[in-house]
Amino acid sequence: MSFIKTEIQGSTFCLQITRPEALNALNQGVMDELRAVLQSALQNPETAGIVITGEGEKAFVAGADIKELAALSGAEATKLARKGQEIFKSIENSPKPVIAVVNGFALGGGCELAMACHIRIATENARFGQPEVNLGIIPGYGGTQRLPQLVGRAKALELILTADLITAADALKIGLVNHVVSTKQEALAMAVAMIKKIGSKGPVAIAKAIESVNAGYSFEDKGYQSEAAGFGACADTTDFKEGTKAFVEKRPAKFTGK
Ligand code: CO8
Repeated sequence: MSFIKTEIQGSTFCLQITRPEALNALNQGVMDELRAVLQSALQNPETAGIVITGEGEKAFVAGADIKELAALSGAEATKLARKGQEIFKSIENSPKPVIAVVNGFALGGGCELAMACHIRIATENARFGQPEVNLGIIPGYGGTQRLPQLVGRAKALELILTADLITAADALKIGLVNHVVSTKQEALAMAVAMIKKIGSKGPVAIAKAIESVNAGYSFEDKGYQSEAAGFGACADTTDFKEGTKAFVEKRPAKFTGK
């Protein structure tokens, strides 16, 4: 594994995304490894639950890899959005609890990864947001579906349309995270203790509880399909080329609506 470090702590399988030079951004290599590691962790009978975090203190995950996205055609972008949606759905539908320990930036695909987990524990320096419109695109890994489920449609639309980043304290206020603690070490300890507690219950009951809570939400594919198609349509625009180029050049984008 090049991008993911794993560690077993008692009954907890800890998975750390490790691409610090790009603030742990999700390129396709990370996504492929994430899928493989999740599958093997879930198949391990010793695993009671999984913790997902990002290496270092600065970022959980700063989004999909913008430099990789920049080269995609609309059709490729839709296909990769669908692939990412499936990986994140496998987290959401995991019969064992998955907890995100959000240390620093959780933006775009990073916020979407955290939202696919069952529980989120953030450090005080965590920042959340869906800043895709800054790049001329929309969320593509389920953010348009899960953010409204977690914080309500109005707040979700405000965050997606303004691209504003919010603090951990504000994320706690709107229900985007479960807990905020001072340090990453504290957050990891809380996550491991929670999984130990959950692991002491009946595994069938835990799996059925997750399945039943999920079943109460609309998991029709329509919203996800619309998101992936919309992401692809945006990737076909000149504004997307300008948005990603502006990011690389570290300047604000000039959009024309084309
Ligand atoms: N992708 C690629 N590289 C990144 C990313 C990213 N998302 N984020 C940061 N980096 C890189 C920077 O380019 C920089 O590299 P270099 O040193 O070579 O210039 C390095 O990480 C450090 O970043 P900064 O210098 O920018 O650090 P700052 O402290 O100044 O800023 C921020 C930190 C605010 C987090 C800033 O890096 C930022 O705004 N990052 C981008 C955030 C973003 O827009 N995320 C959304 C991306 S789009 C997305 O997630 C879509 C998901 C669905 C995809 C579906 C289809 C595939």
